[in-house]
Amino acid sequence: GLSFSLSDEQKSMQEMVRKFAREEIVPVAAEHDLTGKYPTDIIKKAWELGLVNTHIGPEYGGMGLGVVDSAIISEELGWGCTGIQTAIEANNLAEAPLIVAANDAQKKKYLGRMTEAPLMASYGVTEPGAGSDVAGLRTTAVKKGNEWILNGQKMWITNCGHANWFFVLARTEENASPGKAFTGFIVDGDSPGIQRGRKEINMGQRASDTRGVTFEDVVVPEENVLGTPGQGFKIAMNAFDITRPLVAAAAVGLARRAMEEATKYSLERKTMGKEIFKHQAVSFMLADMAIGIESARMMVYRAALMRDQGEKNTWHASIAKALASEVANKTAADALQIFGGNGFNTEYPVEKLYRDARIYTIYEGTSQIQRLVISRGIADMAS
Ligand code: CO8
Ligand code: FAD
Repeated sequence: GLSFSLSDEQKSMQEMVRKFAREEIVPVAAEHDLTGKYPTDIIKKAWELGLVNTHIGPEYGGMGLGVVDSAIISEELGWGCTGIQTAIEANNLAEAPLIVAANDAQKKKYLGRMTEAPLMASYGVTEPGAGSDVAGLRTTAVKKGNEWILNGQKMWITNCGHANWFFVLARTEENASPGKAFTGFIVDGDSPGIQRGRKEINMGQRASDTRGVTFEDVVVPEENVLGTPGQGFKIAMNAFDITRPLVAAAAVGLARRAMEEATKYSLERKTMGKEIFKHQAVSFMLADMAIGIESARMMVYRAALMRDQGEKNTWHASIAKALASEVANKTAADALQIFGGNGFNTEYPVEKLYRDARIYTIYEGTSQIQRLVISRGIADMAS
């Protein structure tokens, strides 16, 4: 039945990740933001604690956690720093197509190695000319004998500079409908013909590594095709059913951090003879933050639990992603307002939260694309 409490195991895991975020991430987050240095040491520590690659099953050396468990971890890591959290989460995203479609040999080889060493992987779908419109992507794979020849360009690929392997979505049928025109491939990072671009200098989440990558006559063996040829679009979409709730969870973590920082500040800063918290215009901003955070977290858990229970959660995942992204942006903006001039300054934590929040309405499907999915669902329910 319906329950709003976490199990004892979930509570102790939450406590452990919260401590990790507080002690290991928060002290170095500003430095990684300033320099853009990739957080290799923190990822290694997180990996040792089992906080990376959370849903790889025990048969491949992992913990086999569900989406709810992973969401609890994502929120806490996101509370610490969503730049560092995104680097960690991008592994889950790269692995999700394999979780849903890989055969046993592929899982052993590519998921197994992620549990043996702190490796990174990337999910390569977006291209310079096609982000929201996945069906418009131009990278091709052509079959020659027992191999596929991959050509094209991907853009905005998280972890790209560090990826041991890539999930790549490529067009394999020129004139078929999206559901049949694309194939998903696992591509080894050291394959000849792969050229990785420079690290992009982004507005926020600057610890995360985002690059373009070019594939020129890259040879991919038949054994690295995911599922059957033509199924790729659905595999790539199905992966989002797992990861959109997790991205939303990290946005909730960011919002919670912003609310906590703003609350602390508002209880100390005084104007007109009292703490600014005691001006209702300020405390109501904090109340609105709590309304947003609690609602978004409920939606995250709902979408995550549906997936764990084997129900189709695409619609709920889009609602969670859209809601949490917008709550994160509003909360970070209001937290900055509560800090006044100090909010605009890099000595205080909220300007980073504000910049970091901005990506949430863009990656893993923009807020417009979530509304496309949600509105189509409404139409389906009405018909
Ligand atoms: N599961 C299974 N099948 C699906 C799903 C799904 N969830 N969704 C659609 N399909 C199927 C459809 O049923 C259809 O099948 P058929 O042809 O048999 O009827 C087929 O796929 C085509 O579907 P549509 O007709 O809906 O296709 P559209 O071209 O209309 O496109 C979308 C649909 C929703 C617009 C799609 O293109 C989309 O989701 N776009 C957004 C892309 C996106 O989200 N990109 C994110 C890239 S990754 C990223 O940003 C990572 C960021 C940070 C990484 C780290 C984490 C923190
Ligand atoms: P466009 O699709 O060109 O959209 C431009 C604008 O038009 C947006 O506001 C959009 O909402 C709107 N729009 C487009 N189509 C419609 C429509 N049909 N209806 C209404 N509005 C519409 N991708 C990966 O594959 N892997 C990654 O690891 C990855 N990581 C990323 C990390 C970062 C930091 C960034 C910035 C991006 C990342 N992406 C990744 C890509 C990301 O998913 C895309 O940027 C995103 O999906 C939007 O695509 P686009 O940039 O091409 O914008």
